[in-house]
Amino acid sequence: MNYESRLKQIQEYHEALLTLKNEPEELGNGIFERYKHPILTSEHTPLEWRYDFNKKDNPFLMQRIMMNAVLNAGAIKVNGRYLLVCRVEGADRKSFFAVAESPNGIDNFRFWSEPITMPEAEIPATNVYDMRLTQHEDGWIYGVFCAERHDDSQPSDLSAATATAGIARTKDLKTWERLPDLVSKSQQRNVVLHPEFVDGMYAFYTRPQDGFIDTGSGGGIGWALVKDITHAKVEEEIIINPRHYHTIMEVKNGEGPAPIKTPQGWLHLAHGVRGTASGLRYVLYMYMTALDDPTRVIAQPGGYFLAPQGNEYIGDVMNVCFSNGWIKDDDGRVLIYYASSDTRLHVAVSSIDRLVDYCMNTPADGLTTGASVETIKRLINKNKQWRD
Ligand code: M1P
Repeated sequence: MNYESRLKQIQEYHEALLTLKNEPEELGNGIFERYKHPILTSEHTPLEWRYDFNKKDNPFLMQRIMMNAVLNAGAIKVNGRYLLVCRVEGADRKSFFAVAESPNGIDNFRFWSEPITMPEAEIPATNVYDMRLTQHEDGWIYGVFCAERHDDSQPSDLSAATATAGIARTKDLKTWERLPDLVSKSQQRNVVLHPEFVDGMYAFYTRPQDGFIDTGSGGGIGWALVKDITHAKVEEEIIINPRHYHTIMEVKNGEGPAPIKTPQGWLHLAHGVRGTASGLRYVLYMYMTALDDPTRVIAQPGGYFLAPQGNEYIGDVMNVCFSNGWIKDDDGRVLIYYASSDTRLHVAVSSIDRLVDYCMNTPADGLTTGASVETIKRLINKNKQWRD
């Protein structure tokens, strides 16, 4: 194929992908509707990021820079625009942040022309990923993300790494002011800024962990108050959402996006991880906390909210659903952005009313088989009056 016809085909394929109309699944589970097509993949990234379009320099029209995945996006609606700060991963395994914008939050996402240039902290990171966006009541939009560096205390282990929470803030998602990383005794990943001051302080959801991968004694999702966001330090940390034996979060859990405030309480989306014979399984779950005390859990449905399905099982890291972004829309809809198997990004749609109902009225995990059977029997008995 000659250069010109290859170019035409590449451009037409890309445009068709970007303008593909998305549609909800037909029946769903009543809690949310998944949309049929992934909203962003590596193939959605701009052609200018991947091809050198100078015919003389690139006569075969090959990709000069390959993209591997688009995943784990922070999400925000600003001035009517649905914006995702995506984790884009190149073929070189480096993740970077890039904004994709859609007119409706469901399809037609297009990346802005250039990735975000994130200023470095004092010690530059090797890799950054999984930004949580928080529109804080102080007027800034904060991005809190994982900053990963080699663990130089183990020079002979090339895989030894440290995870720290990087913090940056912006007004427009274009220009970012980098603040010092969160100082904490333990490693931290999945750190999220609460949108409101609590007792006049900034509040972080944390995820203390013993090592880069293992949470070990880390207990669950933590909470820490910080006086000065420009020198954020975890002085005291409590666990507000612990892990339990033989649950979907036995091995790890982590806060997803910043929680959404509702009249009934704060809605939280999180991920839970358990071990299986084929590796770790990542699923999403929900819980709610009290408005007057965001550390007090008032409802937590048992089991998972969303787990991999169909093609979602397959990808770079199999059997993973992960979310760090959602948007509460003006009409009460909630757009939930989740990645499958660390490869592509999807959307599922629900509403505040449905999510609150789900949290308040789904039975909690009784933590044993006996308790689960009793819960099912209670529902069967309740249904008898409608059958007889
Ligand atoms: O590979 C699955 C996920 O693993 C990590 O999450 P956690 O810290 O909870 O184990 C993150 O690297 C995340 O990006 C990734 O999707």
